[in-house]
Amino acid sequence: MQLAFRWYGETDPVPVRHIAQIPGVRTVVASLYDVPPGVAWDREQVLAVKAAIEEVGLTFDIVESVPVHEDIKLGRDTRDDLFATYCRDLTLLGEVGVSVVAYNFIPLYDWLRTDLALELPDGSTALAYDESELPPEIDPWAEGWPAYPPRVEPIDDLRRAYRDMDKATLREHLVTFLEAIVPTAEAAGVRLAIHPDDPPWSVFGIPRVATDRDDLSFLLDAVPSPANGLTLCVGSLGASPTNDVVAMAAEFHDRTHFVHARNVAHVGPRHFHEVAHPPEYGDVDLVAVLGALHERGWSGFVRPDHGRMIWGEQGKPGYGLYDRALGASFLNGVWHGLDARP
Ligand code: DNO
Repeated sequence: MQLAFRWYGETDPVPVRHIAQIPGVRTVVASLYDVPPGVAWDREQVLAVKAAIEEVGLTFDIVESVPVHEDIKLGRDTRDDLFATYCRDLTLLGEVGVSVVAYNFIPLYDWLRTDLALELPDGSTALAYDESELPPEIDPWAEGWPAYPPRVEPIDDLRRAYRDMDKATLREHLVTFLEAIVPTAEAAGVRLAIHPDDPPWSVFGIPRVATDRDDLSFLLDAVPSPANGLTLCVGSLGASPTNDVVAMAAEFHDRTHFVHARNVAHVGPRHFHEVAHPPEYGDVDLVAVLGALHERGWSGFVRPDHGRMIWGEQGKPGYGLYDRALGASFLNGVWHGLDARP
């Protein structure tokens, strides 16, 4: 396992030099967060991110994400140009030494929550989702949700365009996208790592194609190259009680290039909240997930995913320093323990 930590760049309230102080963390996950989907990345900007990371003694191996333009998910005519741009980005990232690129294929939304600061009994706050509290429609940009790349077109047009799309069609669009970009990823030495849908079910009647074991198996088999791989986000997948994330780690270990490690507590149907990383706080057993990977000789990247807000920290929801750093130390300790097993 190689321990990674996400950084939102110079505007992140968490300075990269603080990340360098977390034991065991070697590499930083970053992106060009302000570049709209479909716009080619600029080499100088990428090199500036790399330089900032290397200056504190860390490496820049993972980009999360190169966002996928909605036209690609919609299968519109413009997609060929967008594939070409995506391929240029992958080539550039390979040239500067990035080896894993995460992305998602969620129509319209990235991760979705109904509460960004649910107070837990110990006074910490966490991200939560309760579908009974979800309005019939939301505009993630208007709401100021933290996870979204810049808006590309009016939300109503996008909603209308997705309204009649079924899952099979969205899957076809994903496969077409992969077929167009995987050869370039291979040549660039970059491994793609699709992030599962969060939450892992269809929301607002819009299809989703990375929700469970069968979805992941389908997309991996459709383009059977090691460059077509997974971000095993155990918290996203684990939000559904029917997803066995330990079994997925065992089954997909050789296509898992990146693990997002966090824990969630199931409250009821389509209702969960996030908790501290150790298994006793929730329903995702990170020890068992890491065990399944370790046992198979896995050596990919892991980052602590969302943390709670603790010790009065103010910051980007899910991405404060303190609880993620505790998560990193937990992961590090678990891995050392696994290494020490006879
Ligand atoms: C949430 C993250 C996601 C992830 C994207 C990948 O905190 O795990 O926003 O970065 O879905 O494209």
